[in-house]
Amino acid sequence: MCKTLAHILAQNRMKKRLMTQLKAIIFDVDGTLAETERDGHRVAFNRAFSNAGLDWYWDEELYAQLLAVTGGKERIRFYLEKFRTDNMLADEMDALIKQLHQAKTRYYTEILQSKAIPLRPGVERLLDEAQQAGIKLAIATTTTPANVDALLIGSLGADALERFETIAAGDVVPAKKPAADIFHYCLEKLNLPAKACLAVEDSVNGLKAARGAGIETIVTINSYTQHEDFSGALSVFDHLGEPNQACTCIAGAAVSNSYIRVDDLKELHEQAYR
Ligand code: XBP
Ligand code: MG
Repeated sequence: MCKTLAHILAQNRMKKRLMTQLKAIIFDVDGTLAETERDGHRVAFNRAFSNAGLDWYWDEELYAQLLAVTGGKERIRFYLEKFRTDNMLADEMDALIKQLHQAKTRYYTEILQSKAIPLRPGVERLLDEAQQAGIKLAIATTTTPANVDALLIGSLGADALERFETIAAGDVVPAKKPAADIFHYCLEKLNLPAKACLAVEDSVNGLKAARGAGIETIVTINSYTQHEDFSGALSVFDHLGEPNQACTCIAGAAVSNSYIRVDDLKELHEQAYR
């Protein structure tokens, strides 16, 4: 091969490598950063219902079905349409949903402020490691911004929000996960191509949303999502793990450490583009 051609090929390989280098990790919130659904959101919804004088109650089993719909307001509407026969005008229903959801957000943030829900294993460690490695942090979630603030500040301290390059949350986009909108929005704010990012999700709705935006994704399951179909994920783990708490790879590419480190994420991400 002539020298110039070899040089051009090497340059192209280098360019490709630079374009696909991991520059940001985009974290989902509910179920991924913390197990917030069963003892957080669900409890807050029920408190809002009972304080409004309603006899609605979402037990764990029913809530598992309702989780198919992302977003609290959307979830209440789904419950009204699918599980109840109340006769309500459209305007009345809209107003009720809005009122219940505002109360629910208040109760939910109170639960988080009481520090009842810890971050999942490995989350804080990985956030620290990523920042030390110069990798940007971002959030892409369907939950209300006040909920994200309460979780992050409550778990990581007053300056937690500044650690994230962008926090994309809630109604900032019209369509919630599994639509890819929130990830497109996040990429735009990060000013990065999908190939430079990796998403961390816990649910099939989150995985579909990230993949819909062309972002490679790893999944850490939880009790509500463990039976979902995660095809399309780079890897599926039980959690991120800690030095004294090994994680298990359930599907896809495994990592060389007993817990997931930033270098493992870089390796997984690079493998996807090889
Ligand atoms: C999970 C959700 C959220 C919460 C409810 O979001 O579906 O909607 O259950 O939050 P993700 P709101 O996994 O994307 O973080 O009531 O504030 O909508
Ligand atoms: Mg989630």
